[in-house]
Amino acid sequence: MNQKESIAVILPILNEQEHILPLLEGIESALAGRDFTIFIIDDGSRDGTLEKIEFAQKTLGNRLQLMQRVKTLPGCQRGSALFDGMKEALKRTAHRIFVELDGDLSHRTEELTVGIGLIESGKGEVVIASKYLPGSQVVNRSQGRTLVSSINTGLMRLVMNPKITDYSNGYRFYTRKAASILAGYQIRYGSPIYLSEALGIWMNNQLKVVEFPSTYIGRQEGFSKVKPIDLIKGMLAVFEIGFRYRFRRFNRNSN
Ligand SMILES: Nc1nc2c(ncn2[C@@H]2O[C@H](COP(=O)(O)OP(=O)(O)OP(=O)(O)O)[C@@H](O)[C@H]2O)c(=O)[nH]1
Ligand SMILES: [Mg+2]
Repeated sequence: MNQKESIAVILPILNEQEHILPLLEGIESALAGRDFTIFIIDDGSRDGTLEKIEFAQKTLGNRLQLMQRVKTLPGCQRGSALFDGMKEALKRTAHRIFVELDGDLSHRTEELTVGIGLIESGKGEVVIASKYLPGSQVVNRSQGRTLVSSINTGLMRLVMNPKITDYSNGYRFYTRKAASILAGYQIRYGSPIYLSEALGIWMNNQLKVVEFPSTYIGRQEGFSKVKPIDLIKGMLAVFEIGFRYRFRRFNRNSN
């Protein structure tokens, strides 16, 4: 790959008015000198987030594209927001590298160049910022959330691939080829477990997956959109996804 590839950044957003502007500033400064487009997929924020996005559009112009969806399903729809954002980025741009991160400043924009560098150097086609490698850090996360995440990750490693340490972090980088492959599949989960489903599809397609140690900072402000029911459903989904991974049962779109 050439140096300084163009970047599509995909941000699932719901009520992040405290975080959205610092996040956009962080992304802009990390990607200075590059061609990039930020896609925000909003599911009906009502806390002033949309006004802040409108404000940011004044400087970012068409480098910031807002997709507004009407939520029809209960629970956290961050997975389907990521999938829709990725498909839209494929349609609207020719960007070579895709990046996904959360909108609550849990993922440090200083690490953007690390993940992008691993793709550009050809070390990985899918790069995961991991919370669980030597050198990784998890700051300000409740013991309960840490426990649930560790159990889920342990199960995922058991039923899928033990070499991957983090199946649930929403801080990811992948090539346009990886995006095109994923867009060709039927996705079953719109919830956060989508992240594991997507990874299963990539691994079944023999894409090179690598991880780097990352610092995850638990949400400082605002409310978590993850409900206990999401966590329970996530655990059941681990086995379902593991089954489809092992028996290569991910279904492609028919068209
Ligand atoms: N578009 C969209 N984005 C969502 C939805 N739910 C959450 N998000 C966003 O997805 C990202 C991750 O959600 P979080 O609520 O931070 O989930 P988490 O990191 O697993 O848990 P906490 O940080 O503890 O709340 C954030 O940017 C949210 O604003 C949703 O239903 N639709
Ligand atoms: Mg979060």
